[in-house]
Formats: sequence, C-alpha cells, structure tokens
Amino acid sequence: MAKPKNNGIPRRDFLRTAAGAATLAATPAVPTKLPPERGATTPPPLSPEAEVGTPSRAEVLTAERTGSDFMVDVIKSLDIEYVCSNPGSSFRGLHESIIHYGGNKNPEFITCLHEESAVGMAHGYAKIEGKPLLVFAHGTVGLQHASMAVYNAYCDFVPVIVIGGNIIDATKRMPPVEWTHSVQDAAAMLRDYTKWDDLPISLPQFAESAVRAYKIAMTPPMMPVVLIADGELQENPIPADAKLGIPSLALATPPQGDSAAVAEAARLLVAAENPVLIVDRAARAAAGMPLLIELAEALQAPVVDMGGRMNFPTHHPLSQTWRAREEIGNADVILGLELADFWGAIHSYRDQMERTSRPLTKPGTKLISISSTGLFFKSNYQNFQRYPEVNLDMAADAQATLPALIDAVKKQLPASRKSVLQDRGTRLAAAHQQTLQNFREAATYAWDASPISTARMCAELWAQIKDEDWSLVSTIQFVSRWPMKLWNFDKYYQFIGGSGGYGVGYGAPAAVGAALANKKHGRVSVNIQCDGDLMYAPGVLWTAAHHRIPLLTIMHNNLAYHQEVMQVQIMADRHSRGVDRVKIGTTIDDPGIDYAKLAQGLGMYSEGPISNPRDLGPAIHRALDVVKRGEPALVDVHTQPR
Ligand SMILES: Cc1ncc(C[n+]2csc(CCOP(=O)(O)OP(=O)(O)O)c2C)c(N)n1
Ligand SMILES: [Mg+2]
Repeated sequence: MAKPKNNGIPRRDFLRTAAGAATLAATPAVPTKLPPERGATTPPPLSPEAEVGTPSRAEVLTAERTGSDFMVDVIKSLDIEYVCSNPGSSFRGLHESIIHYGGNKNPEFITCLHEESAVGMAHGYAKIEGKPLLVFAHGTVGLQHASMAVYNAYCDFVPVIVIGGNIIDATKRMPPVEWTHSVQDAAAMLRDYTKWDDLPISLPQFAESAVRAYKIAMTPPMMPVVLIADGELQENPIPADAKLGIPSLALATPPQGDSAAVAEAARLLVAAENPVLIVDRAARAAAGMPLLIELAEALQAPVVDMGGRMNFPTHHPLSQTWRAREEIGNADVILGLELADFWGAIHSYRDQMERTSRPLTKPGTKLISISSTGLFFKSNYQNFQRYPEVNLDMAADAQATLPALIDAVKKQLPASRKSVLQDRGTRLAAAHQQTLQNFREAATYAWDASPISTARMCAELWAQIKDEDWSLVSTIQFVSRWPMKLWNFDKYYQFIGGSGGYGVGYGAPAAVGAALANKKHGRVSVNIQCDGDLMYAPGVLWTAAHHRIPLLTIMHNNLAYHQEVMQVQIMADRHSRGVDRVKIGTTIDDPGIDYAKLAQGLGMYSEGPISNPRDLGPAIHRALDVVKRGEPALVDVHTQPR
C-alpha cells in the first residue's frame, strides 16, 4: 500500500493520479464530477487534531476502496434519499464515502447542528414519505444527544435508521478522545426504545444487517432501529479476497386480521345501534384515508380522530371528533383502529389531589381493537398506556385489515338496515355542520385582540394557503387545535400527527424533515411553531436555509412554556396560593426572544414580531412568496397563550 506525501491533494483526487492509482486494485464507480454542494465554498484545510490526536494526512494509509465505500453501496441499494447528521470522527469514513464515492446523492448529506434535530428531521420525513431516512450519530455523545428524538419516534411508531460510530478494538483507539467516545455496547442506551440493533463485525454482516434493519423498521409496528458501524470496518481497505454481496430487500407485508375475527367484528358493527369508529394511527399511507371513508360510509358511523395521523377528512359529515364524548357515551360497539391509548379514549380523567377516572362508555359496550402495536412490546418505558378491557382484539395492521372488514360489513348488511343507517347519517351530518358553525363563531371571539388569538392566527394562515397544495407539518394541540376546526383537511399529507413521546423539541426538526420530504412534490409546507419547542435546538432553521428547504414557519410566540404555566397554576390553586408567581420558571420573557432576528441570523427570510392582527395576513403573504420560490421563511407572531 502506498504512503502518499502530504502534498495537499485530497485523497480522492490523489487516487485518480497515476502515482496513486498504479498501486491500487480495481476501481469502483467514483463519479468524476461531483455535484456542488449548495451554498458551499472551498472547504478549509483539514485539521483533525482536536478530535483524533495528531495524525497528519501523510501518515494515513491510502486505500482505493475502503469498507465505508461498500457500506455506501449497501445504503444505496435501500434507496435512501438523505442522511441527516452532525459530523463526528467515529463515522468519518462513512461521511467521506457518502460525499465522494456516493456522489452525495441518494443519500445526500444534510448538515444538522444537533443530533436530536437529525432524528427529529428523520421522524417528520418518514411521516410524509412513508419510509426512513438515515441518521449518522457520533459514538456515545452523538447517540446521547439523539436519544430523546429516538424515543419520540419509537412512541410514534415511525421508522428511522440510526448508524452510530464506535471503535471496537481497544488497541486501535487513538488517545484520548476515541476512548471517551467508544463503548462496549453503543446501542445499549437506545435499546429500551428501539426495535432492533446490531453491531456488524464484517462487511458481509454489515450488508445483511443494514437490509434487515430497513425491513424491521418498516414492518408494522414500525420503529427506529440502530446499527453500529465500527470505525475500523469503515476505514480499512476492503480485503482483496472479500466476497461481498448485498442481500435483496422484500418488505414484509403487514399482518391482516384473522378472517374469523374480521367476520365477527363486522357482525357486531352491522348489528350495532350506535357503532363508533375511533382512529389514531390508522392511516399509515395514502391508501388509508379512502378505506376509512369507505368503512365509515358503509356503516354511516361517526369517526372520532385522535390525531396520530391524517386519518379522516375534517369536513366529512361523519367526522365527529369534537362530539366524541356524546358519541362514545351512546355507543354500543366501538371499533378502535391503531389506538395508542384505547383506555384513555374511552375514559375521562380528573387531575385532582385524589386522581380519579370514570368510563365514558355505558355498561356493556363492546370494544373491538385492530392494532399492530400489540405485536411488539418492551417493558421499561410505559408508553403502552393502561390495559384496555376489549372484547375482540386483532393483533394486526388496521390499514391492511380494512379491505377485508369493509367487504365483510357490506356482505352482512341487510337491506332492512338501510333506512336506519340513512337516518343515522342525516343526524350526524347535521351535527357536523352545527359543530363547524360553532367553531367559526368561536373563532371570532377576541378577533382584534393583541397579542393575537390563536384562532385568528390560524384563520389568517388558512386564508393565505387554502388555494395552495399545502401540508401542515406541525402539531396542533398547542393552538387549541384551531386548524382542525377551521381548515379543510382531505389529503393524507396534510397533517403529520404529533411527537409520539411528547418530548418537546420535536416540533421544529420534524417540520423541517417533513418539508424536506414535501419539497420534491412541490407542496407548501406550513409549520405552526411553539417558542419553547424551537429553543431546544433552533439551529435546525439554519439547516432549512442551508439546504433550501421551503417551509413557512409561523411562530406561536406566547413568551412561555404555557403548558407548564398551567401545570404550576393547578398546583398553586390546590393550595390557594394565587397565580402571581407561577410565571417563575415557566415564561420566556424579559427579554422576549426576537425570533425574526434569530431566523435572519440563521440565514432565513423573516418578519415580526407581529402583534397587530391586521398586519398578519400581509406578512404571511410575503413570507409565502419566499417559500414558493423554494426558500424557508418565518413570521414571528405574538400570540395569546393558547
Ligand atoms: C424534553 C421535554 N422537556 C420538558 C417537557 C415538559 N413540557 C411539556 S409542554 C412544555 C412547554 C412547551 O412550550 P411551548 O413549546 O412554547 O408550547 P406552549 O406550552 O407555550 O404552547 C414543556 C416544557 C417535555 N415534554 N419535554
Ligand atoms: Mg410557548
């Protein structure tokens, strides 16, 4: 193996020179012209001393093809579009192979300023695209930063593939930093909230494990998986006698409910006087929503949407989410589809000194569950919620089971039930219209208030985007769910649900990741961004600017962790201590953060802070123009607490 002089030629260029190539074996497909990185200038010279000791490039053995090049072949075989990452030397081999050998395309390296943002982006991306991104995380410290975001994805049943670095052979670790970032069992800290992990010790094993990881992550219940890529395996030359191959991937078909159970569920639903459908993560892809509509219409049954995914059109007459208590209280049969918390959906809970709960259902209501979540359980983290006493439980994927259930319902429905169903549909349609009307009226309260009401903010936003091909890439619970009350959601990509694990700091990166997925579809991504959430890792705004990710961010800037204001207030109320001091530790004021300046500093178009509601529409309009040109933009809005 040649030891090149440190003459300032990058390794890949060196390899293409006669002196370099002559000593090396057969060359793979290294692109001769690499696509320029957007906004990139000439890279500064390498100076890796701080991280890895004092190697100079003159001492580095040069190999034409290293293990990491082959790893990139494997990754490419999985058709992964992006790798979101904050750089770290434990995966420098993979990093370099992605950008040079792989041509920085499929996957393209997305620069993240925090590992939590990288995983959050992967989370949001998967919710739109229905497939995983790759995240590279530095050994130990990078994985530690990534961990909460991995937990969110785990609770939200979202596929993410994390590749962490490590140096397994202790005799090869450079002092001192590689020791502090190396670990016996790197995936251990994530194992309680991932579906699978592996530590391949050879390239053939890496290939098999990577393909297996993809398959496991994508099989319902979908979840994050972790691979640890040993530094030596990445950086060493591929042995001359290596027999490398990449296994083919055939995704597992999602499990469908047992046919006898499906027939029984249909019998119960058809015979019910008041059947109710409660849905949460029921529609996991584009096909889900039309199936849910078909089932609901066949039964003329109300649909209560818990909002884990974009399940059901908000303006469909059978959409009865806002009347959930009434319908659940009347129900004689309830079908729960991919409910994260069946028990919680049918109970009310009182947060008092003595915590109490009571069922919302009447005695004897039959409960049917179709959910894949029961197919995979872990013990330590308690995201599985309270035990629901269901009568018929199908451990199956709801979306995959719906076609059979719809068939069975249609077959079993006697013609004599037609008029009953029709009457039910008419009653529900009228109630639906009344609910929408009530919301439109409620939205006018405090219409001219300053700070701006969340209803007005959402109405102004809707007025600007309703004629675009839009996608709301944020949660809605912090703005009193006004978008769901006022906007017309009817496409699967128009909503991405919540964080899953309620780990705050998810919102901004998930929005940027979802917008990254929406980019090639030409959709206008819209993010209603809480102030507290953004400040966990605001650097993700720079990632959006740097990679030209079109995303319209509207700051819901209530100058507080308002949820926590309310929590402390509950405690203060219990002791009759007044509310004057509950802002201590819960507000983000004095100084208030100037989000427009923050965004500008991170390279993004911005406006605000806006306190006069009349200024809001024009500001959103200007920002939207920027987004339609392919860039992100932010409008800071001073809002009422909720
Ligand atoms: C990582 C993490 N830390 C703390 C919390 C507790 N928490 C729940 S909501 C919340 C406030 C969020 O503030 P913001 O995003 O501004 O939303 P707001 O409540 O003001 O609408 C906090 C701190 C959490 N859920 N996750
Ligand atoms: Mg807030």
